[in-house]
This record gives sequence, structure tokens and C-alpha cells, in this order.
Amino acid sequence: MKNPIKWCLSYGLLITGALACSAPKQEEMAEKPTEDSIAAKYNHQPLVTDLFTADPSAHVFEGKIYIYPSHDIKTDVPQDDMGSHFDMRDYHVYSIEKPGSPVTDHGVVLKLEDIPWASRQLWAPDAAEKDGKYYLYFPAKDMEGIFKIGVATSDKPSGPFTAEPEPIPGTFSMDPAVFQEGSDYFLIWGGIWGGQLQWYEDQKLVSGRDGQLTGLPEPEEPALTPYMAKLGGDMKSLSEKPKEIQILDEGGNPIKAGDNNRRFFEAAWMHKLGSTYYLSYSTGDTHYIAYATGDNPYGPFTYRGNVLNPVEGWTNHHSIVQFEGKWYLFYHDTQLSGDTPLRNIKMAELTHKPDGTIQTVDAMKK
Ligand code: FUB
Repeated sequence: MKNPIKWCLSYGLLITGALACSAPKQEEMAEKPTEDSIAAKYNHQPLVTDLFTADPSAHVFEGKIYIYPSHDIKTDVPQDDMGSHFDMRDYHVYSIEKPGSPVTDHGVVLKLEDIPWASRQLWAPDAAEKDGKYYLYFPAKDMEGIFKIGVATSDKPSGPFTAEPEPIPGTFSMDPAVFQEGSDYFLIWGGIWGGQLQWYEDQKLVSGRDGQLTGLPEPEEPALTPYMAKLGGDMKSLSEKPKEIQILDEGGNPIKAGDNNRRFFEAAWMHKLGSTYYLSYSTGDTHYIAYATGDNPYGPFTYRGNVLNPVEGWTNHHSIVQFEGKWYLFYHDTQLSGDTPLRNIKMAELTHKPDGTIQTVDAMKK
């Protein structure tokens, strides 16, 4: 007989607060797909199976791969276009010695109740190391329901992390990612719809209230794009006015807001190979991880294609990291639950072709 808890998770029957599931009867089993037959549909398997995890930001620290994901939980919050159903309350950190080795859960490293300024929704985090100190960057809604970006520090990559009393001044929206180049650290962030980026003009909150999808550009107007600013020497402040990162089409024109297959939605990530900077991001409602290349971290970037085709579940969110000479893509889908707010993180090898383009990854077998 299959382990009933694993069976419940695999079939998405996790009910609020309890696993209201009993082991399937023999005759039901005969008609249902087996765990193995479900797993066989996917090119990569979940890295973590005892908790729901999403938005994996991976880095190599102290010779290991550390993963900083969101921790998805079952809630009663109904699903809406503002992502209210992603109502997460803490973060775990994971590490692996090398690809394929067991995943270590370092436990809860930061909780909502320990972040003085935050009221709810601990969304996608990222981390950075400087001079032996570790910094966890995370978005959360403040007491007025406005997303800001906070930072928490630790002496170890595995945490626990201590949050600063206030969000990073000058930040707004969500999905922070840190790109390091030498002694420079760049904070990149932003996301539309539930990420609230459409509420800002010249970095000032001009429209919108919690729950409202107002302020989006018209389809023929340039799409909104992520912001970037260099971090200050303390890693807890911005050292310059944030700039919008331009994403252009092949003709050199800004990607339009109605170009849903290519326009920026959320989940920006930056990596560099040779002299080329890669900006990758989720296209949101069309569910791709797209990428654009440039010769400068501030851009402009030119759209080149997709890193990852749509995964199961509404959201797509990723990170890209190099380890011992190979590149890896971390992403999530909903293999274990079949339910958008309950995701599981995965890992795949990523290939950059000799011409600088990226071989698109498929989560599902064709
Ligand atoms: O996990 C909550 C939100 O869903 C993230 O911040 C977005 O990128 C999307 O994955």
C-alpha cells in the first residue's frame, strides 16, 4: 500500500489544517494513476515533498547550493487576480551539496511575526552574501496593504535571519532578486497585477488600493518593466535612484503591454555569461519564463525567447545559477498538489547554446 500522506499530497487532497484523506481502496487504486505514472509525466521531480515550496532563488554559498524559496500554505483566502491566495507566513532555507544529492531543510529562518513592518504575504525572496554576512531580501505587504521589500541578516547562509525594523527605503512592489558583479550588488524587483507595479508613476504611489487592478498601461503602450538599483555598502539601502530596465523587441522598440507572450509580468532574475547579461522573467498570464539579453546590467535588453515553457499551475518563477561549470534552472510547478497556491520546487540543467541563446526547458514530457 502507498504511504497515505504521500498519496494525499500527490492527488491534491490537502484540506485546511488537516490531511482529511484515508488510504484509497484497492478498486479505486486500479482506476487511478499511480504515483510512478504521475511522476513519469514530468521531466524533473520535486526537491521537497513534505512542505509546499515555490519561487526558488538559488545561490552557491560556501561551496553548496542554497535555495531560498517561498513557503506555500493552504489557506481559506479565495483565488483572485491580485494573488491574495498566496498568503505565506514564513520562510525555510534548503541546501544541497551538489545536484542530485539529498536536500537539507534548515527549518524556519524568518517568520511574519518577527518582521515589525509587515502585515502579510511573504512572497518570493532572494539572498546575497557580502564579507561573510548573509542578506535575505523579501517582499511583504505593510500595514496599509502596500508591498515593500525588506531585508534580514544572518551570519550563516542557512539563517536564522533577523529582519530590519523598516522596509528598504525607496522600495515598492515585490519579487526582489540580487545580481552581484564583483563588489557591486544590484537589487532588481517588480511585478504587475498583485505585485502592484501598475500603481506607481516615477516611483510614487499614484493609484490603487488593496484588491484593485487599476493603472495598467493600454495594450499599445510600452509594458511596465522591472526596476533596478545598486545596493549601498550596508546592503540594507539603495545607493541610487531606481531605474526601469528597458526590454525591447527585435526592432529596438519597447515590448508593448498587450504583447502578453513577451512582456514582463514578475519574477525578474539576472545572470551573466561571458560579456552577456541575461534578464529572465515570468510573462504571468501566458506562463512563460522569457529572457532578454544586453551588454549592461541596466539594459536595454532585447527579447530572445523562452527559458522555460509553461508549467502546471498559474505562476511560473525561477532562478538560474552556475555550479561547478554547469548551469541550473530552479523553478516550481504544482505536481504534488494540482493546486496553484501549493507549489513544489524543482531543478533542471540549463544549456546556453554557442550563439548565446538558451535551450528552452520543458517541465512536462512531450
Ligand atoms: O509566490 C507568490 C508570488 O507568486 C511570487 O512573488 C510571484 O513571482 C509568483 O510566483
